[in-house]
Amino acid sequence: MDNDLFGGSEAEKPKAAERPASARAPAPPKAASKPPASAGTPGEAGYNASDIEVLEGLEPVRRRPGMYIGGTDEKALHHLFAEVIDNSMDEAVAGHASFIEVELDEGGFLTVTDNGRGIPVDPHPKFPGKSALEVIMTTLHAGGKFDSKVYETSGGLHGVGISVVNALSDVLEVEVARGQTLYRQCFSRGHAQGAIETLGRVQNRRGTRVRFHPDAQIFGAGARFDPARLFRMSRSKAYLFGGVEIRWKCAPALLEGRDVPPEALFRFPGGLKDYMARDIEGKDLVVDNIFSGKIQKTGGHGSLEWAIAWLATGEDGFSSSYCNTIPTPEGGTHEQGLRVALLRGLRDHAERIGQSKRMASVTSDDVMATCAAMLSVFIREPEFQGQTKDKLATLEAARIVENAVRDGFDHWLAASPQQAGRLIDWTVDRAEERLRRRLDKEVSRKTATRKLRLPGKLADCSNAGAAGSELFIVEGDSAGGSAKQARNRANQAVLPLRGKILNVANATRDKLSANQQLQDLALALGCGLGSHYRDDELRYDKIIIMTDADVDGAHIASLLVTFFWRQMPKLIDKGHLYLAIPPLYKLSLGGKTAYARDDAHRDELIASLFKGKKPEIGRFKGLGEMMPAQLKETTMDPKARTLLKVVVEHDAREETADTVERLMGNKPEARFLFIQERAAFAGDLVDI
Ligand code: 0RA
Repeated sequence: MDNDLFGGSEAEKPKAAERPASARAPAPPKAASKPPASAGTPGEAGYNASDIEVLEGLEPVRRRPGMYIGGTDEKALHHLFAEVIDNSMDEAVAGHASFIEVELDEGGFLTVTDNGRGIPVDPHPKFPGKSALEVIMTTLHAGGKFDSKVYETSGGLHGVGISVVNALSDVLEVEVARGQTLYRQCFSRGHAQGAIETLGRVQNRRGTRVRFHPDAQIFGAGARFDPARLFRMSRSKAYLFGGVEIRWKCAPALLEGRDVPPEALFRFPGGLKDYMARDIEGKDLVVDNIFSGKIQKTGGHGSLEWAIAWLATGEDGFSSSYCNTIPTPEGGTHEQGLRVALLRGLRDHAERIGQSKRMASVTSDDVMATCAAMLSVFIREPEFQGQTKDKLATLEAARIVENAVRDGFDHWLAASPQQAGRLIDWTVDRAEERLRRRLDKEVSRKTATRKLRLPGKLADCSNAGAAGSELFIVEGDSAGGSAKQARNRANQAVLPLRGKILNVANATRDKLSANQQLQDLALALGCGLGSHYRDDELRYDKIIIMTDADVDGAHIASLLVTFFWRQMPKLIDKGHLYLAIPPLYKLSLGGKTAYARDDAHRDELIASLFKGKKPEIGRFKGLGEMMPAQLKETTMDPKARTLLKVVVEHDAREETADTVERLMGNKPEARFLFIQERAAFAGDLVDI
């Protein structure tokens, strides 16, 4: 960070006069730590009033706390603690502090004490009359780690700064023991309550103590720290940095009924390995040993530690990663390095023992699938990204982690061929399982999208499979309405088509694919057209063309049959296509009712059923005129209806093709000839 409160990094910044004009725009809240650019020569406190407001004010934090701590809920409240302890952890990691004390008292005050160098208290050169401590506490992003030369490693860079905690506390007191002197300054809601005081001389004490109370105006009157959560957070810090001792204290009154001790001491020289061992206690592992390691670099930069176990109980794995003891739940470059190291290490080992083929489809997801992994890195000036700044972005971290873990992993695998073999078997199983799952998913997705893409006019049946289901293609919306009421919802679907459909025999492909009626039909069928036809994708067993018993109906039926013949001949071959035979006449006499398909049938019924007496004869003008119950009992109910199956005999294929071309094709003279040849039968036609 290029804050120059201590004058340390001024030389690295461009001179004010050279900065582009755009840099003079008022800074957004988050950028407020940038030195103001509008006035003054470098190194001089030449700020104008508006700059000071931007630079100094913590009002933006109180106005929009969510922007700084992600909200005002429980999580955000505990973020305040994280911010404070992270500052102390920085001192510890940098080797300046050896212990940190965390204490929650009955009044909800939280105190964090360390034995580090202490926040500087001398007068600040750029803010006459103010101590450095006051500037740090009341200035956005001047939370401490502004000068990388001061800190070896720093998580605080990531943090929003201790000033944010100050802004959101109704009471905050800082005590600093530095140079054998004890100082104190008090704040409320981001404002100093007076100048820094000197309390007196101290002998064996140095460091910083921050005591604060979250502001109820921000977090609500009922907001309280959760002792269990603070306990866990404190403990994990000690696991993450073996070189620190954390002392935990909590007012017993807050602990009733809770499984949290009032006092505890955390020191874990065994670090992450111990943490992992405790975490996975009692769980089945693929290999008994935890794979762990630790690299310690002088000065901290590049140090890292990891602990990995593979869970065998079919549980999902987890990875917790950290940078400078700060959790990085979104992962980032360090986790990436770990994944690469594990995958490549395992692959190379498989190759060495002649099993590389089996490992070919294994990905790092398979290796990590049931893996419990903890990774902690320490780097100077880490960069974070993502909305919540929870993801490590420093590229160098990937390389550092990959190299170190890879080295350790190679040794670990080579040291125990048996466990290496088990791990390879395990990950290969995971890869196979993943591939199986993907296949299943694809299948169900296909079904889902097909359902989604069904035409709106289709009243589909509720049965899932094609077996036993029927699609009625009906003529017109009114017939469609009757058919929908008459059907058996479970296995009968209805698709109404409006008017004459396109004659596919003399239409171009373009015209065909632009035709909405046929598009709808193809979608409903689900089986694809032409060479794309797949019988096993057909969504129905029987496709039933149900048109009025008149010339128009016959015409529509022949257009449809032509469509199927030309576009889906297999659908006909497999015996899926039928014609419904709705009645043309209703005959009734003395409570007796019968329906007749055509004139011949009518006459036959009069002779047989009505014994030659004259029944009342009604003629249906169309399906839409029939009552749903009538339609059901005459045409749709499998128990009563008659269906005509459309069949093309194998020997008759050519002749059929010929006839269809003549009757439906684009040569009117051929059609004319056909009609002429059959002029003798024209009487029948006229009668209908
Ligand atoms: C700024 C500069 C220095 C230390 C700190 C801040 C500091 C902040 C906190 C917050 C909690 N505990 C802390 N301890 C130290 C370095 C001062 C120097 O060089 O002596």
